[in-house]
Amino acid sequence: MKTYLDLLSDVMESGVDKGDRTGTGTRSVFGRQVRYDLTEGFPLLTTKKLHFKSIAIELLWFLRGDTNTKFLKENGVSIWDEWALEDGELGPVYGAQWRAWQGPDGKSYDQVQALMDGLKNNPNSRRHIISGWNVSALPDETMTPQENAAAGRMALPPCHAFYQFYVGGGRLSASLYIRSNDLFLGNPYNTASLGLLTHMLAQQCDLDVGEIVISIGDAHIYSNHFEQVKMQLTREVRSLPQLKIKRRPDSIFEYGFDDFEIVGYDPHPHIRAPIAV
Ligand code: DHF
Ligand code: TMP
Repeated sequence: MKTYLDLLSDVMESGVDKGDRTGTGTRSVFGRQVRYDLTEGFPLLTTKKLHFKSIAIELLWFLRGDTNTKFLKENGVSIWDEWALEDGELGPVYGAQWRAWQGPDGKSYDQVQALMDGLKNNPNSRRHIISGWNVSALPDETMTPQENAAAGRMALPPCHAFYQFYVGGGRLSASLYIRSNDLFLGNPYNTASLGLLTHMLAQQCDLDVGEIVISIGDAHIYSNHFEQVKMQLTREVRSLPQLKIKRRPDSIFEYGFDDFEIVGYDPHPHIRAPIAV
């Protein structure tokens, strides 16, 4: 996956240093796009070992419409703990917006079900979209994530905010806008998660997979990740693994972690880095 390493060196070399909400400091560029052809392999980073289980469980958690870390914890995943209230609540984050967007008409909108219906019944549509950016539920940036969640607002506003899907030539492709992207920790998760979602949707629609395209607004490297990034830039990319989906569940909502298998993943060792809260 040369594109990811290219993006890291681009930011290290041409980015500007600036402060950020977490007080950590970042180097960033604005507006970049990376793409992966899913027919060439599953986009799981090879220059650092990733925990695929965390990525898959988080995606299944979104699809459940869940916004409480309890399900993640039960499955051994702790990636959302720092932003949650003591009872695990994160406010109306991704899952709530994907599965139950509250309309001004008092109705609840299931964007994932609507997406499935659209892909199956009207594949040529240019409106295959899932948006997490619900302005009425955004947090107040002067308050902490926990204070926002306690007030019924999102703990963090969506980073992976706008998904669009495209059917052409018997293939399903996906495009994702990420408004703010932690390139060392968040981006590899976002890329694999979009790849996995695209494979699942394609299977449900009897389509082959195409490409994923990721457009990033503020693309940053935290200052306490610079050493880790430099080490990663010395590593050679390896061939991509394959994703196997072992059965075809009856709906997009019925997948479980055991349905997935990553075959042929041979990454360089994991590199530890502190996450900015
Ligand atoms: N905040 C920041 N500053 N960066 C993020 O990437 C981020 N991502 C969030 C929530 N808030 C965030 C949700 N996604 C990790 C990866 C993704 C993620 C949250 C955390 C993470 O800590 N990854 C480590 C360990 C993973 C594990 O426990 O399995 C890694 O080395 O990849
Ligand atoms: P922000 O809300 O101030 O932009 O902070 C969010 C941080 O989390 C920022 O560093 C981006 C990062 N992030 C990702 O990169 N990907 C994700 O999926 C999530 C949830 C967060």
